[in-house]
Order: sequence, then C-alpha cells, then structure tokens
Amino acid sequence: MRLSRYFLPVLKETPAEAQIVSHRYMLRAGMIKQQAAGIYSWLPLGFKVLRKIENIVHEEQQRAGHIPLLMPTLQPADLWRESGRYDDYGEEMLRIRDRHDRDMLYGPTNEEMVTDIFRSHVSSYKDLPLTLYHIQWKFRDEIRPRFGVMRGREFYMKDGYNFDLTQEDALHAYNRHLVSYLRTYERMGLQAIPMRADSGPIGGDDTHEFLVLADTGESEVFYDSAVTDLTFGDRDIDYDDVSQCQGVLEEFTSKYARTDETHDEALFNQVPEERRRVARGIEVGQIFYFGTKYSEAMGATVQDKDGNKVPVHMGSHGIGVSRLLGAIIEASHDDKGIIWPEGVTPFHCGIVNLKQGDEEADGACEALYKSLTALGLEPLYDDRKERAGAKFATMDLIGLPWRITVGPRGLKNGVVELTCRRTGESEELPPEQAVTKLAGIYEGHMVRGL
Ligand code: 5CA
Repeated sequence: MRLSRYFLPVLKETPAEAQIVSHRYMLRAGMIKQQAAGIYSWLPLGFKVLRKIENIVHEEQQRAGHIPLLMPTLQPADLWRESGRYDDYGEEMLRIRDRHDRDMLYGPTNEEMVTDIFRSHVSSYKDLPLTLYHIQWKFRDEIRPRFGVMRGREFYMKDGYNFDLTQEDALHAYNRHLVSYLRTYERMGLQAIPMRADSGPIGGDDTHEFLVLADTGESEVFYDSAVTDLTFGDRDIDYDDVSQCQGVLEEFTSKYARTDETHDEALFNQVPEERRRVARGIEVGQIFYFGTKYSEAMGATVQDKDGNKVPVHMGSHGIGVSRLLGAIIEASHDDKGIIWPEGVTPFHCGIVNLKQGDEEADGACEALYKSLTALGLEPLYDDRKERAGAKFATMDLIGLPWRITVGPRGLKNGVVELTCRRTGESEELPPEQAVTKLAGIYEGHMVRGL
C-alpha cells in the first residue's frame, strides 16, 4: 500500500476522552472512530488488525477440530424465554420490537440459538462430539462502556459451543479449548494466563478466564509468579488425545492464579511469599462447562447407545476479538506509539523514502515494494512529500515492527537501513538482503489480512 493513496487519518492531538494508552493510540493512529458510546467504526488500519486477529482465531479453532458457522446478530426473544434468561439478563440486553410487535434482541451471546440449531438437526450420539463456533458482533448495553474497544457495547467475539454425550467428553472439550486458546494468544504475541473465575450469567461450575497482565486491566488478579514462566511454544498437540490435553491443562492451571471473584486468601498464602503477586489483568477470553443447563431447558437431547433420550453436555467458550486489539497495545507499546507483534501487524514493514522525487531513491523504494509484495509481504510505502521526521513519527505511532529507510546517501554505498521498532536497533544492508531478512522473520507469521 502506498500511503499517499491510503486512508490513514492520523491525529496530532491526544484525544481528551481517552484514558488509557491503547484507546489513545487507536484513535491517534486512525484505527477507530467512535460513533456512539461504546460503538465504533473500524477504519482501514484498525479493520486490518481486527481481520488478522480474527483469522488467527479461525485457524486455531479449526486446528482444534471446531466447525465454523454464522448465526445472526438479531435473535427472537422466544428462544431466551425457553432458557429463562430473557428476564434474567436485565438491562444489559438490548431489546427491540419489530413491525409485527415481535420481541427481538441484539444477541449478547448465543447459547440459546446454537442449542436450537442443535436440537433441530442432531438426534443421535453418533453425531457427537460436535463443537460449533462463530465470530460475530455482540451487543451488551454496558453501564459504563469505556477504554475504547476494551469495554464496548458493540463488540466482536468468537463464541464456541461444544455438544457431548457425557460429562467426561464435555470436560475434554473444555480442556481442548484451553489448549487451543493458549496457542491462539501466543500467536498474537500475548501471554494470557488461565485463571479460575466466576461463571456469572452464563452459569456452570467450571470456568477459567484468560488474563493478560496490564496495569490498566479492569480485573484484580492474584497469582503465583511461576505461572508467568510457562510458555506453550510450538507444541505439536493432538487435540483428540484426552490425556495430552488434560496434561496441558494441569500444567497451566495447577499453580495459584485467580481473579478477585474466586480469590482465596488462605490458599494464596500457601504460595511462597516471594512468588505471590497481586496485579491487574485484561480478560481476553473465558471458557465454561455448564453441563445440561441449556439442553434440559430447551430439549436438546440425543439417543444414546441403549436408545434412551439424554440431554447433551455443553460448554461455551469465548474470545474477545475486538478487545484483543486493546490488550495487545496495552502489552506492547512505548511513548512513541504501538509496537505490533509480527503475528498481527497491519503491514509487515514500512518503507520510508527520505527524498521523495529523487530518481534513485524513488526507484529503490519501488523495487523494494515490488520484491516484498512478490514474496507475499505487505509493505506500507510512505511516498508522501513530507519531512523525514514526520514520516518516522507516523511509522512509530502506527507501530509496524520493521522499517526500511531509503535515502540517496545510503544508496551511494548500495545500502538501505533496516530498523526494528521494538529495540530501535538499525543495520545497513543492501536492499535485497533487507528483503531476504524480512522474509525470514515473517516465515511462520503469515496471517491473511485484507
Ligand atoms: N457465552 C460465553 C462464552 S462464548 C460468553 O459470553 N463469555 S464472556 O461473557 O466471558 O465473553 C467472552 C469474551 O468477550 C470475554 O472474555 C471478553 O474478552 C469479551 N467481552 C465481553 N464483554 C465485552 C465488552 N463489553 N467489550 C469487549 N469485549 C467484551
């Protein structure tokens, strides 16, 4: 993309309403625009990152064997009357009436609808196990929408639902989700710690939240610092292998890590004092096992081997896709702007032409642009007639992990400069070598964007 033709409405001033750094940078970098409290337009740069995050979630869900579908944002109230949640959900639910006076709602989650799909089409244990998921806009009329996309009213969420014959099978689905989430967040450059949590309006006994540590997080968390040494890495997991998934769950959840809702001071005090941490975290996902709560209320049954009709065991599993943009920025920025991890960056590198209009500099930039694009990389070429300082400031703000700087002086010696946004380190090298180096860095991080 050439910056002169892109739509990147960068703001010079820091918007007064933004209280936390991710919100400030998303507004300043022209990623989002607020349209109403907690409701945003996703401008091209923000939309690009949203799609990359979404695609990582899709890839990891499908690697775990989960099946994508798409349910609508608007739902009939009658489904929620069946489960009893129409009244329970309270003011957070946005209720709408259509022209025929039918009660509708903008879905805050989809347990009822997916259960309805299941009961309409599945009747035998032979069709189990089954996990269906979608990534769709949700609406929760939050009393205090704030911090930009972090706590929106309209937000983008991945929600998945498992249907299993037995509790044991459903617990495997729970473990499988936990494992796939660990991999998902790591691919986004995040450490998200599974913490024992409270189930709230979803219901159920078993639930873990995934938290990214950040001072600006809304949840207070208590943990054994040993949990932060754990990394999932590039493990080759067989998601059908019950004991393997169970093993990963135990490894990642056996140390003390809880949100304030489930915090137990006496248990926490058993952690060696030097490892006890009290901090804040951003909740980027949650998994639930709730057994037959919805299947019994809504008649989602299957015939078992003996021909008996039994309600299926279910769980639901969410990832805050739009919130993740905020969480990633909170975890990865400096005073100049965002620092995108390679896995989610909107463009793979910036090309800064120090002397736009200089025949040699323009030619070298065009050649770099072509070779990077030919390798499947997406460069953002700043081809504007601007001062070098302004070009650098824009690149730093929007946070591309790598920048190639091209100027007549370097070109005389046959080199360009490759700079790492995170460390600030630069090296001079011939243009072809800069391209090869970037191709190597992004191998394994190629996520489709837009
Ligand atoms: N049905 C279950 C699992 S699919 C569910 O709704 N879980 S949830 O309530 O925990 O939401 C899943 C994730 O969505 C949360 O972990 C959080 O990351 C994100 N989320 C929830 N509310 C908001 C909000 N108001 N703004 C942005 N993200 C949110």
